[in-house]
Formats: sequence, structure tokens, C-alpha cells
Amino acid sequence: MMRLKDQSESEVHEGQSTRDNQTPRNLAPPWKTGDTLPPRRSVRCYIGLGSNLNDPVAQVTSALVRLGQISGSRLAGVSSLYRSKAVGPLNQPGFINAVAALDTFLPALQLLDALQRIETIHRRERCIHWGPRTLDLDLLMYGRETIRCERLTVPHPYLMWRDFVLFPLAEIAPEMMLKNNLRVGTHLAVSRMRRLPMIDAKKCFGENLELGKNSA
Ligand code: ROI
Repeated sequence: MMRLKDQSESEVHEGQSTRDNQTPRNLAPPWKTGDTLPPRRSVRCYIGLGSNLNDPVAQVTSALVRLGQISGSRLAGVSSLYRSKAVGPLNQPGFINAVAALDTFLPALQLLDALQRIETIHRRERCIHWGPRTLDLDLLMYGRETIRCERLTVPHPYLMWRDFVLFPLAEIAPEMMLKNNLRVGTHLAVSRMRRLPMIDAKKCFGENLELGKNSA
């Protein structure tokens, strides 16, 4: 587990990305704002990983390695892996979940493209709603921005309700503020969720994962 410093960004506006409200991007329709120009400094993002098919531990660990290879980005921290019961149809295997911190110069939608490319490499198919999947990568937070567009809602709408996101997030960013003005760690404590079983990260990652390396 790595404790990370939050690199905070600007304030929040409904219906648009909040980065840099001095530029003409604010004049564009909400579904285009904030996603054409790269940020001037890196943005700390949090990405949720989940898998319940085809060796989920291997899926998640290899996805973490790929996250570290996204251009203009640096893998800044990785939680342990957690076992969780599937939310959604119950006749599916349990999940392996984790959360990663990524510092990126990519605009949010370009980062989303990169995440979806990784899902495709992992043969992710979108068949059954809330059904089993080889790999799910959710952009949970993009700095402190609020983004609502056709492809993306950030902060992730279910972030505050899902144990399989909150436990790993609390491990790497316990001080991060949520929409209810509670820190992740506090929110988790007051919501009385039952702890999820963890798998020691080092056992899974071995030498494969190098934190803090910039990708060109
Ligand atoms: N359930 C768990 N436990 N973990 C997930 O990552 C997950 N992802 C999903 C659905 C199918 C909603 N359920 C999940 O997308």
C-alpha cells in the first residue's frame, strides 16, 4: 500500500468539467468542455479495477501494469487486491477489485479512451448489464473535477456506496474528500461496511509493477 498526496484542482460546476475556467472552453456545450486541451499540470486520478472472469487476479494485475504504460501518465499508487461478492445478478462469480492512483496529463476523455483500450485488450465484452466481465476499469475521480457528459460521469456515481471501491480507495487515499464532505476513511467508518478480504499486493505483483515511472 502506498499513501499518496492529493493534488487538488479547481472548484466544481454542474454539467461541465471544472478545469481551467478562464478559457473559452466554458462556452462550449457541457459534453465537450474540459476534454480537448491537456491540463497544464498532472491531475491525480483514481481508477477502479474489477474482474470476475478468466483468472481475475491475473486480469487485474496485468491491467495495473498497463495503466502504468498509458502515455503522459504515471502510476502513483496501487491498493491491495480485494475479494468481493458480485453486485448485480447473483449467479456470477465473486470479483477481484483494486484501485489505482494515476497522475496524468491526459484530458479526461483521452484517459477514458486509454482505459477502454485496455479493457478491449482484456477482451472485455459488454453483453449482460451488470453481468460478469474479464475487466472493468472505472474512472472514479479526475482531480477534483465534476464531469457530466455522454461518456463519463466523474466522480463515479456509485463511488460512495460500493465497498469494493471504498476499501481499496481508503487504503491509498484515506484523506480524500467525498461529495458528502467526509474523508474516504471517515465515510467508510460511519457507513459500517464489513471489511472485505484482502490479498497481499506484493504477492500478486511481484516485480512486475514499477510505481512512479513516467510513460512517454
Ligand atoms: N461487483 C463487484 N463486487 N465488483 C465489481 O467490480 C463489480 N462491477 C460491476 C458490477 C457487475 C456492477 N458488479 C460488481 O460492474
